[in-house]
Parts: sequence; structure tokens; C-alpha cells
Amino acid sequence: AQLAVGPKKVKEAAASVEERTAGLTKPLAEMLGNWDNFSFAPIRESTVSRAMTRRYFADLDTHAESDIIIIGAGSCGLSAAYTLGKLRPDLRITVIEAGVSPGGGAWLGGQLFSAMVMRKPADVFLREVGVPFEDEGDYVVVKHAALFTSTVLARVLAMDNVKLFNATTVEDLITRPDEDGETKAGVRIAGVVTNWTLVSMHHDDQSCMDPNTINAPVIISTTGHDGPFGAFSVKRLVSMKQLEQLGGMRGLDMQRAEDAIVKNTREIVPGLIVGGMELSEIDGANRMGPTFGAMALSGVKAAEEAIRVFDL
Ligand code: AHZ
Repeated sequence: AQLAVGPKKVKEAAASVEERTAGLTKPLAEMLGNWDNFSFAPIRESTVSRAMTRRYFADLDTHAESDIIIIGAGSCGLSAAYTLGKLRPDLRITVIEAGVSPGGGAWLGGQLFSAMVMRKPADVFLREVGVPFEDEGDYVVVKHAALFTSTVLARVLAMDNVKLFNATTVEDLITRPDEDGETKAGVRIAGVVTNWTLVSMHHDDQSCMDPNTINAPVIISTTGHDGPFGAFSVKRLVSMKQLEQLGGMRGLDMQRAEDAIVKNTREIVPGLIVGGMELSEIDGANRMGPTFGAMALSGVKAAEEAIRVFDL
């Protein structure tokens, strides 16, 4: 008897269509229940190709000369991109991410758990970007790490002056002799060498697959701690003899690690600022594990430092 739908129920349902679609925009609401005559606007396949490739290659052309390049779009790189894009809409900012999906380790809070913890005062960044959180006193909790990452990502991608090239790996750094010769290192970083990530992964079993290049006077490297991809720039600084050796990331100590990462976010050799967990490999800082406040604020500081260096 409960399943039977009498005339009264049908009338009620019809009367509540507007109620049931409240919250949707009118054009989408009008689609509901109207699928019989549905069809897409016509298109030719080559139009789709051209719509994508024209824009991609125009972006490659424009960003071949960038003002600031960010290597790595994890939580630190994305926070840096947001801050830079907001503070300096006049600068051309290029973000290069090896993975297909930007976000690095920030899609989960820790282990395979959803919630993301940030110690205060990193809540200021969440307020800035518009990510809701629960206030737990000394720390705050975002209900899903993916909410943080997708929100920052959406803000960054919507900025006219920022372009993300994902599935693209930085394979090397472009260097110049340091003109003022003041630093022991003796070089200035002047850009990055890139390749499709899938190509980068096959240098051992394919013959010469030369890379591409992007010039910029300031680079921010946020490639994370050592691993298959991580700590890219600082390891390269050692092999090109610009750093004697790496300190190597130490064991986990949240208390020390987070303060150290923010404090030590800085220009390592002229033109190259390092932030986030990549930094722990230079300084021998502790690992922080599943707490992300230092990543957001290291990104903010890296952006401030990049603007200072750019304006010199
Ligand atoms: O794919 C990498 C990731 O998205 C990207 N990346 C690394 N090498 C690259 C290269 N070219 C282009 N050569 C490259 N992209 O950099 C991103 C790094 O993100 P991440 O989340 O690993 O680093 P983060 O410093 O932003 O955040 C680290 C968060 C922590 S702390 C921690 C621990 O203490 O155990 N573990 C993580 C993941």
C-alpha cells in the first residue's frame, strides 16, 4: 500500500517541481524531467582539437618568458601561486607540476584519512581563500583535505596571470654566471628545463628526447621531500656544485618542523627560492607529517620573498 501512488500524490509531486529544483539555476532546473528531446549543440572533432591546442600553444608561447615560475603544485606551491597571483596581477606566473593531478600530498589529511589539520595561525590562510573549518582552539580542522586543495586550486586557476602546466616535469635548471659575483655559489638561476612527465620517465629506454625551456628571473621550488620525484631542485643544486651537500630530512617532530619550514623559506641561490618540505632536505629540518599549516604559510612567505627578489 505504501508504494501505491494515487492521483493526490501525483498532483502534489507536480505542484512541487519548482520547490524540488529550488537552488538550481533556472536553465538547469528546466532540464530536469525533459530528457526526451535532449541533444547537444553540433560540433566537428577538429574544432575540439583546435580549441585546445590553440590555447595550449599560445600559453606555451606567452609563458616561455615568465616573471616567476613555481615548480611543484603541492600545498606549498599552490599557496605560493595564490598569494603571488593575488598580490601581483601584473606578473606572469607559471606553475609546473609533474603529476596529472596537482595537489601533491594534500588530497588526504594523513594515512588515508580525510580531515586536514592546520595549527594556528595558518587559519588566516583558510579564511583568506574561503575554506571552512572547525576551530579546535590551537588548531583547526578542514573536513576534507580535498576541500582545501580544490578550493586553492580553483582560485589559482581562475587567475588571468597564472598558468598551470601539469603532466610536465622540470628536468633541470637554467643557470647564468652570477653577475654581481657576491655569492659563493657563483650562479643565478634563470629558468627551468621541462619535458612531458611521460617523456621524462622514458629517457632510459628511448633515444634523445630533448626538452623545452622557460625563462624567468625568479623560481620558487616546492617539490616536496626526497622521493621518486621530490626535492628535485635542491638535489640538482648539489650535483651542479652550488650546494655542498644536503642536510637530509630528520625524524618527525611537528613542533619544531613547522616553525623551521616557515622560518627557513628563503632564496637559496640567487633567483631560486625554496619552500615547503623540499627545504627540510637542505637544512636537515624535521619531518612534520600530517599537519599542513607550515605548507600554506611557507607558500605565502615564498611568494613574498619572490616579489622582493623580482623587484630588486
Ligand atoms: O608531483 C610533485 C608534487 O605535486 C611535484 N614535483 C616534484 N618534482 C617535480 C618536478 N617538476 C615538477 N621535477 C614536481 N613538479 O611537486 C609537488 C610537491 O608537493 P608535496 O605535497 O609533496 O610537497 P609540499 O612541500 O607542498 O607539501 C609537503 C606536505 C607533506 S609533509 C610530509 C611529511 O612530513 O611526511 N609529507 C608531505 C606530502
